[in-house]
Amino acid sequence: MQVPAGNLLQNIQYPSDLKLLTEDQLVQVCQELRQYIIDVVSVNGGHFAASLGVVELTVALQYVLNTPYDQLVWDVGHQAYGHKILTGRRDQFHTNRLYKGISGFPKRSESIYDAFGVGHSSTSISVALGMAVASQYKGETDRQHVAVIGDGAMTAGIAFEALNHAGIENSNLLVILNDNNMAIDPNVGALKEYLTDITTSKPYNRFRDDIASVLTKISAMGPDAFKFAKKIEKSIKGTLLKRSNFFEALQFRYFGPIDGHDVEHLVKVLKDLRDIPGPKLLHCITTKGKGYALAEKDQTKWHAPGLFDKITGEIKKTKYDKPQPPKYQDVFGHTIIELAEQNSKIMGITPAMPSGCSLNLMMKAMPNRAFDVGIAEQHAVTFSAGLASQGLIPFCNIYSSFMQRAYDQVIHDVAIQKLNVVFCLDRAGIAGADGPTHHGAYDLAYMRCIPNMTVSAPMNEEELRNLMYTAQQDDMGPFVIRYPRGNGVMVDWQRPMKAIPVGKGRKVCDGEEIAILTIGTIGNEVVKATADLNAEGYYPAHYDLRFVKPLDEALLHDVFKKFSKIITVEDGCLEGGMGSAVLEFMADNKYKADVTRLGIPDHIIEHGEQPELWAECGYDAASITAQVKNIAGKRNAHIIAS
Ligand SMILES: Cc1ncc(C[n+]2csc(CCOP(=O)(O)OP(=O)(O)O)c2C)c(N)n1
Repeated sequence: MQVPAGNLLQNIQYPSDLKLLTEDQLVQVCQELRQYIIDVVSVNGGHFAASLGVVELTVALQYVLNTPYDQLVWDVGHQAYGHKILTGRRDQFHTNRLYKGISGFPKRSESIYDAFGVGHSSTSISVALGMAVASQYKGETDRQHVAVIGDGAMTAGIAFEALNHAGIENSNLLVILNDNNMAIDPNVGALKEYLTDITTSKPYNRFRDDIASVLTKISAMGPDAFKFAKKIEKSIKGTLLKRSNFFEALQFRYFGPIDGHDVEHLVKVLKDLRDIPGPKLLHCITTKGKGYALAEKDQTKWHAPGLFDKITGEIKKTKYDKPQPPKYQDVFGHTIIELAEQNSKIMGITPAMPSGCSLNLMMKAMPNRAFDVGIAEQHAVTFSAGLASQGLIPFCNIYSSFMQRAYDQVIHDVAIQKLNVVFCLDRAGIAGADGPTHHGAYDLAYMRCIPNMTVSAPMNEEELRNLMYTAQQDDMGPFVIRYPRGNGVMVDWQRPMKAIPVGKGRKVCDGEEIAILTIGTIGNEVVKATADLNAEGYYPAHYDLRFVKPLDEALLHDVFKKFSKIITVEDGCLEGGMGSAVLEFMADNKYKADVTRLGIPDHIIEHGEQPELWAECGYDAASITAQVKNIAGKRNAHIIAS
């Protein structure tokens, strides 16, 4: 739904239009931009509080920089709605994150103003540094390179690696630290404490304020006195910060902290910084959710609230008469507590997604046994390995696509040493509106090639609980359990748990002509398809493999002996996934069969609702039904012809 823009905003299509305004009109532009984001996101959904927090920064940056020649890199990109609206996409913004609509993140193929594609956090400093070094090499000395990174994203290893490198490059790089003290949940770690310290009470700040008041007094005495005092400030600041400022120690010039909501001051500071060469960091203090009171108050809830009534703030939830199946993340969250109550070795680890994966429940119930380690997937895995090396059983919960960050740690620190780490991969398979950066497409393929790994996926809530129960037993070695975003299929899911023999699949239903093999919750699409097919006289058998490693070879021997038409279905990439494993088994055992593999094809799948994307990839219930009919039909035609 299109919504009207305010008086100034309606005349801004591109940054060139913004630049026609006077500096004192920018406050109104910010108000209108903020209102526009509220109006559209309330009826359309998406990330919310982060974009509200950077409205002034966005306006000031587009006002001062010469984008797209100057390169502006947003970290994560969930806060870039204002950027999109000011850079030619206001009219499409109502399609944000919808199937075939614009992406919820900056994307190079979408706009020349999106300097770099993002979605995963903490890449911006490396990227902007690479751009700055490229410009230097090409002799483009007038070009600006700006990374806007949140204090949450700053906790990741790659951000530190980039700062470390940038400090010696002397290229034209400005890092803007958007410090709102929050990640999705409250930010964690020593860096956060440090930032709070310099923002509030440490000597640098006292010095800054003292000097500011002295300067004001001296400046009243005349321009020469003012100049003299400024000179002293500069030299004292240099000495003081060298000793006490983390960023200056890394050879950045540190500026701030400044109020990130004062757009006119931001414009002034950004203009000044434009002329200062070398690596610089501007520390901006902002409020996540700024301008929408409820979001300022409960910033985690309003990170991505879904649809809401912008007047009352009521978040719209579908109301049901009957109890509904839970989210898989909540099954994990409750079950880990249940298991940990019985098994004192269990620990819980999340890299910055406590609410997203529901480990927040355990963090509350057992604070000494559950850890949010910051946006630090690599560390989360190796920290878990350390715990496991001491006989504990860590459940390391990482979204499937973010686990890609920690692949070496999985192999080097866990698998080679056969440590008991349970990897719970949430948001596995097609993730939905967040799109390609967030689809958990590759985990089955990248995990099943690692020796010592057990790789499993439950078809429903009960199976998830049983797999978690199985994995926490002693000497299980590294154990992957992957499950999707969204709700399960069982209302009475809190059943007693029991161990599942590792590598054992199960028959969901008997059948004839065709066998369908599935892994994980996508098996429920086959259950739907089978119901329709049965009504039309087709009776495929359905097997849920449960494990892609080790494979249930006994089950597969039975299947290949009985069926010559086989369909594999997985909510994961076709290359190297479960279907590939079945083909390997077939080749190794010299079976011959007509195998059709359904899954995520070898190209990037964009954003949309999960069912829309399953349909696009050809493995929703309707597509499976069509496949079965097609394959069975072909066979009948063949029999008739012969
Ligand atoms: C590698 C990776 N891990 C986790 C996430 C999920 N995530 C998205 S935004 C976010 C918080 C970012 O915090 P911050 O950088 O401070 O930005 P803010 O939302 O506070 O503006 C997290 C953890 C991600 N995008 N990428």
